[in-house]
Amino acid sequence: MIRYENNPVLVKEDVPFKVNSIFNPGAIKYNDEYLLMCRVEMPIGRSSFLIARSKDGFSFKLDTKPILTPEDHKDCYEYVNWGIEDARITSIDNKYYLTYTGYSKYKPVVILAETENFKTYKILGPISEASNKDCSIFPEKIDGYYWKVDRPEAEERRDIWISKSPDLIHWGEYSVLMEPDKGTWEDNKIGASTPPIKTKDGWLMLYHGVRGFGISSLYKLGVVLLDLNNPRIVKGKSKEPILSPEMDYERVGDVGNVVFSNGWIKEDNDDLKIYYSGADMNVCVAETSIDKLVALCK
Ligand code: BMA
Repeated sequence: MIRYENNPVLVKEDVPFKVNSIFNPGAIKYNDEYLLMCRVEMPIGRSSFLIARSKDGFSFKLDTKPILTPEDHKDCYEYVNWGIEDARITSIDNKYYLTYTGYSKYKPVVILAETENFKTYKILGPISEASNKDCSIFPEKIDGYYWKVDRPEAEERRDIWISKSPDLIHWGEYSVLMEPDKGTWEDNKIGASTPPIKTKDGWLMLYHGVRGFGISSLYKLGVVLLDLNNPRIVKGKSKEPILSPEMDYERVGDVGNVVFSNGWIKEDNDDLKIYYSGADMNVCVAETSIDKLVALCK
């Protein structure tokens, strides 16, 4: 991965109202524009979503006010009233589905919303129980079903699970997809980062891995390749992290030593723009290609 030389591309000073931070954007191409669904943490410490748009993927213009807030969640407000966080965007049949974390006294739950225009949203409600987050939906049906991955917290376990659904609302046939590799950079926990992208070799997906060091936790990114016809099969994954916190803007912030991604965009030539955040404070870009990531997994 090659970091963009002018990272970060968005910082809190770019936001036209008072925020604590802007970070962890979902990403999609919409109407020939790069669209980022950014998390803005308000001064009181609760997050909403703010859209940023760009013609080239590097230079972004922010909306003047949030497009989705906890208060918009009329039917499930009690599960999001501490904030909405870390949207993943999947396009299926001309609709855009957002999966994100709803945060409340009940701990994180996965919320699903849909939009056709990034102006009006239909909130479909929680699609998990507490505690669950890091949910990505596959961009097409496989074997007649929708598929998702997510990351429930069960006692001390933090594994990525996979499940399927006839309608995106009712989910079942859960199984464990990936477990943290003990004694490595992903020792403590893993979670899905980006929605999977279809390649001729399989479904390609970024994930994050976390290891505790002293009083700090290091968040790094890895990549995994899943079988095209049966996404429960891991065909391979990167041996080493593909992005680790190294730059000052990844080392220093509200949560230092973090690179975290929940959005990427594939260009027509199979180049990839990976949107990520350093230290829970900003929005950055790094570039790579499908071929390079598939080769690492193989
Ligand atoms: C995860 C999520 C992310 C955050 C990351 C690092 O658990 O809460 O929103 O970026 O931790 O702090």
